Amino acid sequence: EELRVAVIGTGRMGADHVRRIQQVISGARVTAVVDVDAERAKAVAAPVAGCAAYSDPAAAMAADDVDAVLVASPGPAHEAALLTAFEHDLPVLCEKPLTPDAASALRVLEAELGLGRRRVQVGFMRRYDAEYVKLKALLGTGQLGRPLMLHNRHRNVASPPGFTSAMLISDSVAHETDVTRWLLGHEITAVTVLRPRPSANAPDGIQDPQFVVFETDGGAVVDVEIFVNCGFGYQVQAEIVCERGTARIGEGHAMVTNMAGRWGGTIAQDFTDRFADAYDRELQAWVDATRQGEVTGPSVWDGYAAAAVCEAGVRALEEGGRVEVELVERPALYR
Ligand code: NAD
Ligand code: ISE
Repeated sequence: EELRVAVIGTGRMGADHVRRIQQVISGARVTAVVDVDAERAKAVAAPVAGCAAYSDPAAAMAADDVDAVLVASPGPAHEAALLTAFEHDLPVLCEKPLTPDAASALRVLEAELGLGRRRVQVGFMRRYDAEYVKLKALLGTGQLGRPLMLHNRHRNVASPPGFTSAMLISDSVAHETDVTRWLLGHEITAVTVLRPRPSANAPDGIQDPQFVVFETDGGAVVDVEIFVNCGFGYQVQAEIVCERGTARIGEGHAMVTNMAGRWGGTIAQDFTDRFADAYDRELQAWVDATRQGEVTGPSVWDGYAAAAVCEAGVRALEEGGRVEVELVERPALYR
């Protein structure tokens, strides 16, 4: 039986996920799309056979022909969508961030604990990117020895309208919080944010770039350059430094050309390009697990930990200095 999916939020990510479910992956189809902008929902539903358009998420989740939910509305709307999905006992793929802050993430965690089983895969798609998967596998072999440092670069061409200084952390560095925890298997215990001179290309008043430092409970130090108006391309790079060696990913050297006395290649321009394969694998993994009655991938605990780290990061940005991350004890469900 094909999984019948409701996609909530039909903006950039939601519409792309509808395309992905209909045209790229197998085992699922979209039977409902929801957007508070009813016209947008209708436009996305129109070309999809048997897909209804809704403007109220709860109405879509109550429909008979919906087995699972993909939440792709903005972060502040995720908590309500998740709690409603739990009421209907629907499995969920929730785009990052799980929720925008630790308190709301904790409410979701407690609600899922109340169900007694995992229902949510969080959309940290980098865990499905071929290069990150390779890096994780290499670390797992132990050949490099223990990880000591992780350097990350995260660059976007330009920030979308309404993007704030805090969102460089809560929206963008959110990915590095997850990558750090997943690659190292450590929790992040403290965050410090340095503020380089803002680029003249950043919108007025936006602190861009930022240099973020994490400390971990395994004794590693992690840095993240986040630069969301770099102008030249979309780059996500990581270099791990271990006791016996280092490994680097995200250089984008899939093809190098030599021509007219120069060598080079192209740089992806946005995440839909750089992480296209990762999103495909992420969704296929969700559909496959869901059809088996299982939930795999990044959990609500991972979403909560990311939210807590980002909250500490935003405080470090705003107040200066080093801010410690406070986490509740990890429940057995997520061990
Ligand atoms: P967007 O603004 O393009 O689209 C959001 C859509 O949701 C809009 O159409 C809006 O009208 C609709 N909406 C707003 N409130 C709603 C509600 N309560 N119920 C239903 N629909 C509602 O945003 P986007 O860039 O598509 O981002 C959506 C989500 O995807 C966010 O959580 C974002 O962080 C995440 N995202 C993830 C990645 C990634 O790399 N994994 C990349 C971009 C965005
Ligand atoms: C966006 O929301 C994403 O999730 C992208 O992966 C990230 O690169 C970008 O900075 C965020 O705004």
